[in-house]
Amino acid sequence: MGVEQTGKSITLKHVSGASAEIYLYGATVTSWKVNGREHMFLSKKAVLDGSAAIRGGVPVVFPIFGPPPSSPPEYAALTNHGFARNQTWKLDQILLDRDEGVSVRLAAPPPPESFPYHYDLTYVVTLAAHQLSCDIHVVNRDSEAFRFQALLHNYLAVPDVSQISISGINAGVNYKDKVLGGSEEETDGSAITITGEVDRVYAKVPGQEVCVNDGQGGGYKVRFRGFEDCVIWNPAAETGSKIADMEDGGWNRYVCVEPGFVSQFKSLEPGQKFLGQETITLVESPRL
Ligand code: TA6
Repeated sequence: MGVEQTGKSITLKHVSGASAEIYLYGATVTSWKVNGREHMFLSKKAVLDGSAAIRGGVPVVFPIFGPPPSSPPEYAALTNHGFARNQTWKLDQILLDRDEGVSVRLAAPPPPESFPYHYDLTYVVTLAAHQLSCDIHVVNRDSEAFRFQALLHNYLAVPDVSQISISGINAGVNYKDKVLGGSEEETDGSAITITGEVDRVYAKVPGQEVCVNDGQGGGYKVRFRGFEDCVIWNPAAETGSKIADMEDGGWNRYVCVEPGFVSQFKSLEPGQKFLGQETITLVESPRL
């Protein structure tokens, strides 16, 4: 049990034997192990020296999701998915170190000078026997409204992505299909399978719970609060092989299920707080 810190990362160890590793760079959870098995996909080509966002685990997307909007200029100058995943965070406090869970809070540094807003951005990661919870807290410290998007870009490890099915997004949910050039679509309620590239932004998902069945009797339940939307992404071979830091065939070994506030911008009034939470529960395969 406990919390261990090196110069680069924090490791949470739970009494059950479960563990999680968080890189200070991007506050990226890079590993989540239960019974010795890894449940976060981390590309073997991921850059871990702080010179690029980490390819895998749980990158924190903030203050924009995807490419920047065309205005205002301070947002238009941002890079894909914003800067939080490229900042070096610090361990702020150990919140819990007990049988119920091990929990730490990380704090982000101030934004780059070109982004003239004042806010507090903190991130709480909690590990229990079969659960990993990640909570983003944003407080507006300015005298005017602050607009942002936020998302947890979970790369969930699966044995074979072609065997999985994703449920929980019911009929009638609107989504933007980025593979179809951003066309607006509506779900018919059937389970999502990955038979090619999938890149969809599901808006305002009722129930806020998405389940991944790994096709072998195991998988994940991803519950979220505060976050309203959920992105499902897998690049498949053609797009995946063009991603420089993606290991060969890596796209077969994960699916991204990403709760976020991304179909619109969240606006916080001065002093107002936002809390976006997710809990990933592991469903262990009986075949193991
Ligand atoms: O969340 C899905 C997505 O926005 C995809 O469009 C894809 O580009 C992916 O994120 C990875 O983005 P990255 O900037 O990490 O290469």
